[in-house]
Amino acid sequence: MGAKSPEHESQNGGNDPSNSANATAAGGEPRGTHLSRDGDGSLGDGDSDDDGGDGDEAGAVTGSLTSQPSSSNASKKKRRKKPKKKAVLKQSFPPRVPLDQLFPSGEFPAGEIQEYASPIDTTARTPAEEKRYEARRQAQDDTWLQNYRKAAEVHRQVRHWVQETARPGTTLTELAVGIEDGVRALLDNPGLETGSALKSGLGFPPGLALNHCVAHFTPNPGQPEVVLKSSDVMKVDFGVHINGWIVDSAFTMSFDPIYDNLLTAVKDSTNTGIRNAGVDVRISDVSAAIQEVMESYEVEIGGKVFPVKPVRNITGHNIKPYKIHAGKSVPFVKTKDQTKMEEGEVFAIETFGTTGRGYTVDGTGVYGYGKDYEAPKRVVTPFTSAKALYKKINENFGTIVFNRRSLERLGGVMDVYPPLMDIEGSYSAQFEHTVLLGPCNKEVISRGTDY
Ligand SMILES: [Co+2]
Repeated sequence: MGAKSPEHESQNGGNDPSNSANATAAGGEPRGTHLSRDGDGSLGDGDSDDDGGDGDEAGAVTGSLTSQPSSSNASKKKRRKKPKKKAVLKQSFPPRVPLDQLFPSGEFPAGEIQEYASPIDTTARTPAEEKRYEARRQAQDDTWLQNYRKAAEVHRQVRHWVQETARPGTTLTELAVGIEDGVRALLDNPGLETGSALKSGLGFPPGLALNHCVAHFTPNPGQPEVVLKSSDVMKVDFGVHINGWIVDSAFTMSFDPIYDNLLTAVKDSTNTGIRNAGVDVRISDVSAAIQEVMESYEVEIGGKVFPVKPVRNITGHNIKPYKIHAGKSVPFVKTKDQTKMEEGEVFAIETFGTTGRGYTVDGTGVYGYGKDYEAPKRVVTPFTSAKALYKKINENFGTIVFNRRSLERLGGVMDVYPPLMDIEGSYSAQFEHTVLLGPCNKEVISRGTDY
């Protein structure tokens, strides 16, 4: 989920918790960081991701995720000669088998481990500090890290269903409901009891934004149904949380290869941001590297060549428990901000690229609501119904951003998140991963074989 950049906020009344960074529109200086695409890493899915007829990981298609329907024959032929003694539990399609059943050991697949560009200087720590630090790290290893990896595996398995399901003719409601049902089933938590959605669940409403709608669109009840067209470019952005720690990851799908270069540009930019992220790294350097890569691409659509532009008023962001945007912003354009990334922080590194003007305005409609992080425990209001609603929101969502559907599921002081629109007729793409900045290396926790 992208954060609106602060400069945008100031023009719009400000409802975003981000408070750092003063994004300026400077051009990126060449930094020689435009390496070839890094091929999307290894890892992650374990074999739990196989749901029969698999082997079609969308990554087989360059740039886009429009994999052809898999030939289930191919994978069936590969059946092992020796039947296994014990049936291995496989994920269903749509995914409904809780991950605890697929990984009974409680060990979940790691993300992609990346080394830091420059080694961390740990000599500055005193022995006592070092000891405390190690103890903290060990404690995290056991529960915090496994829970985070579990949430990431939920994300991979649910997005795999999206990639296999979304086709021209599919409705956005089918996809949104499928994402929500899949996430809740895999976490084994329907989230209906008071407070249960705070233990685990959706990190924010599933974003399904098409074409010049850059971000923050979700199908709402009562709105006209949106049906996918073969000419659409769809950003799929959803979050999975356990104890408030959110895996925030997004990808883009299209059904026409003319958009491949746009998708490749943005995927490359995001991977560049991830490669450049690190402890003590100045965020503006990450932004400059992203901008440099993004602006090196162009895309031809309908006989016209468009430069791919970074979207200037949305940013990546750090993540804290129950706070999807925890204060640090990672713009896609170079800034003068001196803020650095720090050890132990979690960052959602994402980029948006567009054939439009690279700047969004608020569209009509509502993507979601979020209780202001600074909001009081109770509001003083003479209206009993408002008090009851506020109590319900506190108990069920805390500061997690939710949507009308999730509120209505529970029988239904807010920040409103409108859709973010570039100019009509433009196309935009997004790729995003959640990255843990560990003491010795970083873990791209949401990495999969798809992106
Ligand atoms: Co995000």
